[in-house]
Amino acid sequence: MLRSALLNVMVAAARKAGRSLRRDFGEVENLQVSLKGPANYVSAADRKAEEILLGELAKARPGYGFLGEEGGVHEGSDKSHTWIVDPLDGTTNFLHGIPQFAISIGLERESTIIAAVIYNPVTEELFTAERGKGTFLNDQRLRVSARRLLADSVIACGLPHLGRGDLALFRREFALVQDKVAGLRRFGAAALDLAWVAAGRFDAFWERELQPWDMAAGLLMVREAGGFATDLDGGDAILAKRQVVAGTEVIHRELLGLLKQAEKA
Ligand code: 2AM
Ligand code: CA
Repeated sequence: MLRSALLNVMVAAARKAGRSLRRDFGEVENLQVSLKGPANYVSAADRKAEEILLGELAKARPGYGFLGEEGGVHEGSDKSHTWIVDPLDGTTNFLHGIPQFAISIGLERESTIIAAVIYNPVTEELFTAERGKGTFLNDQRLRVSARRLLADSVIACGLPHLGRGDLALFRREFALVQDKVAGLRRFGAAALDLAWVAAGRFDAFWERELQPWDMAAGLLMVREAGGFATDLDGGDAILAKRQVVAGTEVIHRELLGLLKQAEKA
């Protein structure tokens, strides 16, 4: 597939960081039995991956700003471009030897995400998107699902993280949605959840208390695959409110309605 120079830069960075994560993931299983557990090891693995990404992206596009989960904010001389990077989305999965995690890279220009890469280095599924040019899985153009009935839909969600979030609200949401759909899923890596909506595997996804780097790349992928993504009020403040509902046009609307109902209940 012919990719733009920009996507080539992002893909090369993701693959290089992916090799590092894949090597470290191979060691995690052995560490499960050690006294301290693998937690420290994993935070070293994602710091290493972020350093690789920062190095590669800065080499190719010096001056762009950088917002990464591990390293925080680096202001660039070019104020209009910022990389929004999660070197390891799905940390808990990684820690437990579950191969559902990814590197996520979004490029923001003047508050709009214009390019995105999400890469699972274990399955080697590579999702890419560029504004106006569609979303791809490896070489294949993606389209959100064509399902129109909640009753046929598989919907992914995120549970409130340990000690955070409104568990009672989530349980009301869960109960309302569970009652109406073919299946509910919880995979634990928001970037991949969004990429999987773009791929038509999930008909919709919602989660609260997310960070910009969990969502930036995936949002562009959903929209470029013909889907809809909003905050839980149906507005555009996804990154500011740190919450997202994404899906096909119909299922996104239906799910928003159910979530509103849960909020009022
Ligand atoms: P992470 O694996 O990079 O932390 C799981 O519900 C999703 O929420 C993952 O994408 C996870 O990203 C993200 N997340 C964001 N903030 C989190 C937190 N404080 N604790 C756990 N997961 C968090
Ligand atoms: Ca994340």
